[in-house]
Amino acid sequence: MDLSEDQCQEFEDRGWLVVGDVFSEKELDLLTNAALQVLDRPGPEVGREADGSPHVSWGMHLFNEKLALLCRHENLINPSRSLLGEEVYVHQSRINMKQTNGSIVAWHQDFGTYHRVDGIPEAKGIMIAVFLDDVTEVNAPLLAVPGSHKEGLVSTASIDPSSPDFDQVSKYRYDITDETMARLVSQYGLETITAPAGSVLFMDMTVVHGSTVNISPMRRLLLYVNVCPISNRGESYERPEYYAARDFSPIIPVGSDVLMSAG
Ligand SMILES: O=C(O)CCC(=O)C(=O)O
Repeated sequence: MDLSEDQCQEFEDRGWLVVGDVFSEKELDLLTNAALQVLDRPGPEVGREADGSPHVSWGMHLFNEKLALLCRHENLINPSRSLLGEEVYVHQSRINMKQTNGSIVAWHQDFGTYHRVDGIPEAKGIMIAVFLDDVTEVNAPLLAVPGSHKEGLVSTASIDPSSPDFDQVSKYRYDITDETMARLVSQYGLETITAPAGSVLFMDMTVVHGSTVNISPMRRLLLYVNVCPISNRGESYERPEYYAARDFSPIIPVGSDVLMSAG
């Protein structure tokens, strides 16, 4: 899959781009089954809601072969290489399941943690999201500040130890203050990112984003693959590998039929 000049320009101007119809229904079924299996793992790589149900799982590519293939899929990797102008490695992957009455995700930049905790030097990288469910205005879509990537790292952000999901989920997330959010939103606006299942979002990893509670009965399951240029690798190993890469070798993309053809 190649991006057009207009798509690249949209990514540069707004900070993200959504491409529809990337994965078929059969591929979505297969990825959904794989994601649900990984979310069922008992390990520390799974973050939970207050009632114990799984909400997020980091490092999905380390625990499931199909999800590992997804992280090398040419429809994710080739556009990322074009947008970044370099070969890429996967810094982090994760599954995020927003179920009814589950957690919020407070305002943050993925780069905020990758820089401060994992030692990634430059604000260069892409958060890719594969939509396994339809995401509409009603099932807690991602909310994002268009153009906020132009600010680079937002300095007024901190970890909130009183966050209800601190131990399992938010202990590494640098939440952006209400004052900074008010300034950013008055300057740039705020948008929802909605798209049908099978779509893929490419977002600059400095875009400020978050999501509210999902009070709808509709599940919202997304797979995230965060890639960085190979020249921009993490220099601190404070967190386990399921949060932050140890393998910085360039991803060699696999063909678009790989999910259906692999055993
Ligand atoms: O899927 C979401 O609502 C946000 C997930 C996210 O931003 C994160 O896990 O860092």
